[in-house]
Amino acid sequence: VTSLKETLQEVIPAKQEQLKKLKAEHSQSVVGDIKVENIIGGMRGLKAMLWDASVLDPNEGIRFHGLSIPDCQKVLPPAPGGKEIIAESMLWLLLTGQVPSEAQTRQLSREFAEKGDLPPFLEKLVDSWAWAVAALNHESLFQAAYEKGIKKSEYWTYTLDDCINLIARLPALAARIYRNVYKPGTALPPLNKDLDLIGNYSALLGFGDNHNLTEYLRLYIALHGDHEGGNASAHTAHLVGSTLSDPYLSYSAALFALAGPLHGLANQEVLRWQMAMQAELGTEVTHDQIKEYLWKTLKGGQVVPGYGHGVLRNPDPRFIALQEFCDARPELLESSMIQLVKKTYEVAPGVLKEHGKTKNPFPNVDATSGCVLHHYGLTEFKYYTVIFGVSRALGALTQLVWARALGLPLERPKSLSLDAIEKLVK
Ligand code: FCX
Repeated sequence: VTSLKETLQEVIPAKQEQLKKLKAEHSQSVVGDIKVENIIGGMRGLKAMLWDASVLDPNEGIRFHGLSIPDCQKVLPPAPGGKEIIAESMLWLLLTGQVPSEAQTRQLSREFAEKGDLPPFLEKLVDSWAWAVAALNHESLFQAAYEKGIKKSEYWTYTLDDCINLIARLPALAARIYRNVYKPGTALPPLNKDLDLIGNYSALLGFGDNHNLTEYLRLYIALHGDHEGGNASAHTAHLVGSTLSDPYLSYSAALFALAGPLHGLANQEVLRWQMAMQAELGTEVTHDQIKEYLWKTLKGGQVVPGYGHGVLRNPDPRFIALQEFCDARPELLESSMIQLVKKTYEVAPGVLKEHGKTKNPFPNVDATSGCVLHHYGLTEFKYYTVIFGVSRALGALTQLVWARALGLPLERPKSLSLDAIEKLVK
């Protein structure tokens, strides 16, 4: 029996070819206008996503790789002894574009059953930042009010209450996770009513006496607060929030997006990468050695972490602000790691330009942020994305309040299959 994976291996090259051809021949073809109604209307109807497995016709309803629901009911194998379509055969169709045989469906059922036991690490979920934020939804005022029945014009006030409660609790929550993971058995000190949010956060982490780190955290968290709406974490919060999901659930979803190495994880990746560079090259490093190291990274098929951006085409002003923070502090200027970051900045744009792929060869904020945290004693770099997560709540939750205040609709851009795009541009 050909397995699901083997079947996918067979079908992927043709799709890749189809996409490549479309890109080569029609990248500049116009397939529609963007109107103000799309922007304020949750992207309704806007053809702005590639989504190959299913197409929704307003009149006909859904088709999965061209098959209607009655078609699927005819051809997709049911469970043994059953008649209805089952998840396995539907997944097979969605993933491969093909109707599975009965044997293939059974094989997939077996695979699910074999892999379905919960792993022991799941117990560690209590240490999961995003889950902890989601769990706070237990106390959502918006959700409770919605269940009771409130007017749409009142949504925003409950949302705001939730957002404020969430932001207020993020430091304790994030610090709890830090202590559970890195300082087990230590209790959180009480919140100091006279301290700012991040001053308290620093104290809760156990760095209350470390004024340099506290100041840096203040700047870092303020700078990372918002970066318009399209970045993955903000957009995720907005998308989930557009279903009227409460702020806790919406923001927990954003934290999962933030955890990706192309997004929030990049600052810890930078530190890891710069440390590996330092381990290999030592502390007295020349520009040429860094260049060579950059090429090694690129030739290894990896991205240079901390460089490039989805939108920016110049050095990130947040990077510049953090560099200025470093330049004003002798202890940072003397740090070999901070010096290495600076030297890397002096050569990396040139190398990336020569490499010729990235549209933005300049550093983003992550190029330096983690290295400063490390210097000031917050050395557990797997934790850095959590700090980013404390920060991004500011912008994502602001938008959520406004989305409610403005009565913004469910976000629902129009997706298209590869075949449909080809038809549009022919
Ligand atoms: N090093 C090597 N190659 C890079 C690169 C880098 N730093 N940045 C982009 N490229 C490559 C891309 O991988 C892509 O290659 P492909 O054509 O083979 O797929 C090509 O250049 C074009 O990408 P581009 O359009 O410039 O960039 P994208 O909008 O697709 O992606 C990110 C933007 C930020 C994801 C990309 O530049 C990257 O991977 N950078 C490194 C990771 C990073 O620093 N992320 C943090 C970004 C940010 F600050 C944040 O959101 O937190």
